[in-house]
Amino acid sequence: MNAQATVESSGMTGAQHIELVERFAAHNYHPLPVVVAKADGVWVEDADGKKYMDMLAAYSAVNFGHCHPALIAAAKAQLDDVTLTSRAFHNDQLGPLCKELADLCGMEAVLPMNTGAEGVETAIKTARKWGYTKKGVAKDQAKIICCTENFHGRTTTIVSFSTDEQCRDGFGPFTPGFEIVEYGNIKALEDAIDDNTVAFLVEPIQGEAGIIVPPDGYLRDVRRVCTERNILFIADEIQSGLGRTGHTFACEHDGVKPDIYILGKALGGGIMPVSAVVSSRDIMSVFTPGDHGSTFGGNPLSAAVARKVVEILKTGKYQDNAKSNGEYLFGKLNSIKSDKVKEIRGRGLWVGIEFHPAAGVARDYCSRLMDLGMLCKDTHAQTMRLAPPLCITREEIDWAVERIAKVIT
Ligand code: IF1
Repeated sequence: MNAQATVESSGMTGAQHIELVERFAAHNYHPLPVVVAKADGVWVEDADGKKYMDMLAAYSAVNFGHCHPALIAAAKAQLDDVTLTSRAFHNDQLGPLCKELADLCGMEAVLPMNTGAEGVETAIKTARKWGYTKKGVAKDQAKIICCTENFHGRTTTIVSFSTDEQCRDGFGPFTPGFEIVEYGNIKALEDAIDDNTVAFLVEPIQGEAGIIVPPDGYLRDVRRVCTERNILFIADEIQSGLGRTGHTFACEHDGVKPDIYILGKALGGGIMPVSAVVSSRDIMSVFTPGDHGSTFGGNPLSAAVARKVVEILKTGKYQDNAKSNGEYLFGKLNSIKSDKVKEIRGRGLWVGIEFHPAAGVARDYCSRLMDLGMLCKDTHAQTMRLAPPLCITREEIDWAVERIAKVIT
């Protein structure tokens, strides 16, 4: 390695860091101009020493707060034992994780992966193979129904069923076997199902679309229809799950359990990429050795962290905080009188603030909030999303709302 190439990052200013990214990184993002160097709980500190409140939590991957002591300790302890074996051998963290995670989900079997997209791809393969081996769908004819405005990741198969032109533009040809129905419209789902349909893949609340909450009872209807028509109800809880909405799973709001949970983001505690498909033994039995895999899926370091996440979730503490402090946050936000705001929506500690087009784009509000020390993110031009770590306190909510009020009134 050329000695010159290893820059001494600790002495660089934020602007110098941004310059490096501009010069050496692909420009596949347009980040806010803040360079995070330290993080703890809901607070981060940039390379120049300025503090910000993180109201995005890495799109709900940091549900338990940055550098949660117990999660960091679990990772540190495992680092001294073994970090990676591949699945060619067993390791002493995966069995306990699968049992503990299956129990949390009220399910029987787990297939561990790494990123959310890998989890979604695994669920797609599970549903297709279930269709061929258990439902009797003709070879290569399996169809999976998805929703308008869906977001399930960035692989070429996943963007094959995206309805967002930018997610697809330039990445064809696309994977066949997917149909789109209107989100929240149960009749559209019923009408789309035919003998080749094997599954319905849905976000219980749509994240990227702008924190779109479906009509009450929609997920109950989805459960009923999938059972009646013998298709798998696959809930993508990668962003909505693990406490964000005030429940362990967003599906609980309608009191339903899917056939397959896809989990990710916060499952890795904001430390490791950990995702998983969780289902019944009957459905998971479609996989036989050699069908599917991943170098890092189920590695002992990730499994050790994810086990601690499951242990934390079993206390219910973060779910309760998301529910009670989410209600508090919504109450405070709804009391702000602003003619710029078209709608405030969401559930638990997950909020979308949609602005009228005449009020300008959400990114401008995010930039002004950054200047006031609060970080959040826009989605699609008009919506600003708030998803703080679930450990946020009422005082911290007051601090955030004071700044939000300042920029939206
Ligand atoms: C980006 C969005 C959020 C997800 C759901 C699967 C995945 C995601 C419901 C894939 C990932 C991330 C990806 C990141 C930004 C962020 C995002 F804006 F893209 F859509 F959160 F809303 N299912 N969402 O939300 O998981 O492979 O990323 O681990 O791609 O820009 P992943």
